[in-house]
Amino acid sequence: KAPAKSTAKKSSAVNKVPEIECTSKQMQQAIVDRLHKGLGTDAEKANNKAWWNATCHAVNEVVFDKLTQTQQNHSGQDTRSVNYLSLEFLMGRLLSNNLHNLQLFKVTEEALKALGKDLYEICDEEPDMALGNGGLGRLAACFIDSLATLGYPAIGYGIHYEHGLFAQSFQDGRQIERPDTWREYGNPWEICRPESIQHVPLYGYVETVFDEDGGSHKVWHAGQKLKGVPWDVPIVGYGAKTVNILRLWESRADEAFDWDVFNAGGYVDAQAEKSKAETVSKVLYPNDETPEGKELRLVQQYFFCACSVKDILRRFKRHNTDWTKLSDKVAIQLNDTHPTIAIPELMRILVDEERLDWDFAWSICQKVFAYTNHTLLPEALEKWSVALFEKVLPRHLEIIYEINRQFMEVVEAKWPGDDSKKAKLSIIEEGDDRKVCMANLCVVTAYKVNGVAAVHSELVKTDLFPEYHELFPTKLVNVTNGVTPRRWLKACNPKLAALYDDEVGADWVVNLDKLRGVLPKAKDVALQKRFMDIKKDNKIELAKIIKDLTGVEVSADAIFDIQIKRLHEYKRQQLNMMHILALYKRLLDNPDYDMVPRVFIFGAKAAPGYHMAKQIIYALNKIADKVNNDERVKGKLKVVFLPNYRVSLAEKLFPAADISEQISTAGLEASGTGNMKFAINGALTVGTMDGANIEMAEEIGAEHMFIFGLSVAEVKELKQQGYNPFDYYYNNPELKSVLDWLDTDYFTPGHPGALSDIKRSLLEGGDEYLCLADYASYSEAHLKIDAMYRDQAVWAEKAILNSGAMGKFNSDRSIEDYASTIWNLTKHPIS
Ligand code: GL2
Repeated sequence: KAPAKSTAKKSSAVNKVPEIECTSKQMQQAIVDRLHKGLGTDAEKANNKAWWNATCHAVNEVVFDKLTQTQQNHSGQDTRSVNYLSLEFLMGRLLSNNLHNLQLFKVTEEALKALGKDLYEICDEEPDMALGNGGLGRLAACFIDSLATLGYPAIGYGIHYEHGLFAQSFQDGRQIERPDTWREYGNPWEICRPESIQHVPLYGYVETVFDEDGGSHKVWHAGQKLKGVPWDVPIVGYGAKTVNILRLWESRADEAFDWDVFNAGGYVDAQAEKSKAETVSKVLYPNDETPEGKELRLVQQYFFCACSVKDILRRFKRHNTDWTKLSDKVAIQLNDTHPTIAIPELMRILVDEERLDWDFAWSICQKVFAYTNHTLLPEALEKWSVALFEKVLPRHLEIIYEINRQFMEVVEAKWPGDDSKKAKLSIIEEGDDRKVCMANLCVVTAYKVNGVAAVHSELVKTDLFPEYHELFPTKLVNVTNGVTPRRWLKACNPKLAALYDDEVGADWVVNLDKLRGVLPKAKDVALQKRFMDIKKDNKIELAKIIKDLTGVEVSADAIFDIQIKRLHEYKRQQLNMMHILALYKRLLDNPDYDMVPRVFIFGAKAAPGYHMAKQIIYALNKIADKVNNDERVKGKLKVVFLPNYRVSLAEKLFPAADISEQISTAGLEASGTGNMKFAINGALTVGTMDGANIEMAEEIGAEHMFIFGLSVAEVKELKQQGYNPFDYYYNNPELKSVLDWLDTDYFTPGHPGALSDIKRSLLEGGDEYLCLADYASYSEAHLKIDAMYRDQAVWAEKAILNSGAMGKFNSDRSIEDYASTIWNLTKHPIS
């Protein structure tokens, strides 16, 4: 059956991309110059870190020039821009990507070779910019790449965390967290902009000041002030027609304020004030999908929103005095609820400082903000205690109250006398500990609210915000996620990229739909051979990395079956684990059990406070120890858990995967983006009908994937009926024996029961994520994988059909969707 036709709109990226003129000789000269004049060293003395630094600085000469041109262009035309506010930007490394986007990769590779250096090794020197947790942060990074590539005026606003996501290692199988020190020795990609510093008030009290005309206004007397120092990271679009910026705010103590403290209380207090101020941008909260209910987190959110809103208004005021124009010039996208506080902050500035009438200010806000929802998990919908708000942001609380008061009148008009509707929709949740519901504030204010995959956006309408949907029928929309093909194919899988250059033309990089050109040739033996040879090469490379990182030897002839993502029970690494245990048991029960050798590869960080997630890591490491050292399995089964999963490691994993594990409980993974990166690189998906898997199945054809498990509707039905995991436990002997195994000390010699709590949560705990219900069908899907892999021609055909059909899942398409349906944005590439 022919794969489904793409429903994706054609990307309107500029197809012909002009080369930047630079010869290898010139690049050599530039790098050597930077070694001498920038770093005060020379080719003899320089280590690889210095070569990396010098190369980055050489590249920056082009980047900054293009940045200046872009800024002059945007400022000269006073362009409308989108301002992407996100607490997370998971950028990874920039050198290789920037070189590809500038189309200087080959030239630089040659230049360094002539200087006796290997560009790939030099790129490996770069620490990851891990200023995010997972999918949400990486999506923001893909989006700013696409915005620049497509020539849209855009700026990313975030926090300049001193420590990004923690570095992970294992000790006796357990996760150990260490601080990530990505910029300990500086970061060549960023520029400090002291000329754009902002000041941020906090705490204190609100005074009502009566005006001469009989009116009044509010004045917020802050109890503390922070200074926000901007660091700009240039974002190079492919072809360098636009270089936008990512502006990251670093917090410092406000000197003027410190001086007062110094005079009043003495040096020690002033110092304490200084270090307290600096803690605001010190760490990224390593909590994925659960809010860290700490004061510091709220301060972090306000700090970066206040700096960003002021910066946006500063830019607006350079060319405008008429506030009605603000919504013509500015769109602010709230990436999840984390930046919601930008809404009352803009209201505060417009009403209290600019002295605009409330209704006018509110009408502006409602035209400026749009909000993306990234999850339905109830624990991830941020709610802040009113008491905390009152302490940290007293004026904002008043503003939120007034927004809510007026909104409750709208609800009353729609559902007269219905208090339950009011309770549900109110921005303030009543109770002993009253809360501010940030998602409600977003939906009430934003002119558009989007989910991140079709099924997710439907669930946002039907399950999460049904009443809001009734009230605002055109507000809730969908924009399916995508990933940048520059990083996730061209840069990370150069051999496959070269194959596509030959097969469909090099402009697939800016028009991923072009990969469809290989679909009719999926049965072509020569193409299959080239495709599979590339996969094998990538697996051999990954095998070396696995050996380096874990000491485990794996064969590139085995099926590489990979699950890489944050560790969370809803993502069900434990389901994968149960199946591994079943295979192990089958091999022990029957040493001749016929299976294609399989290497199960994991990469995942667990939030430090998430006990069960850490237990699953521990269990997988313990199982890996046992399996990998058990000669009885005859090398047919290997399990590896790679430490410190991050963007740069992901770049080595996606190209080497045969199987992509996307096995969340249906209805819980909003979209997923790893699923897309795997498929683009030719892996076959074993997955549930969840998130973007569903749309992938539409594009690829479900028959070319290994779909298993309960659907969203079936999950709901089963839960409604009353789900009992023991039914499955007692009815499936293999499942029972696997779970019982966890109670023994087989994997943790001398410590029986060390893994029992995983079993307990799956049985007595009620198995919230339905692992047992989906187990049999998951196990069956794996038998199909095993059978299919034996026919390499069929496998190759499927791999090509998967990769070639992924055009829709490119972040250029996502951005075009945002630009047309939400932002109303026009392209302004530099000529
Ligand atoms: C997430 C979702 O869980 C994930 O499914 C989605 O792909 C990304 C990007 O939209 O957003 N939500 C979230 O809070 N994190 C995600 O990865 N951390």
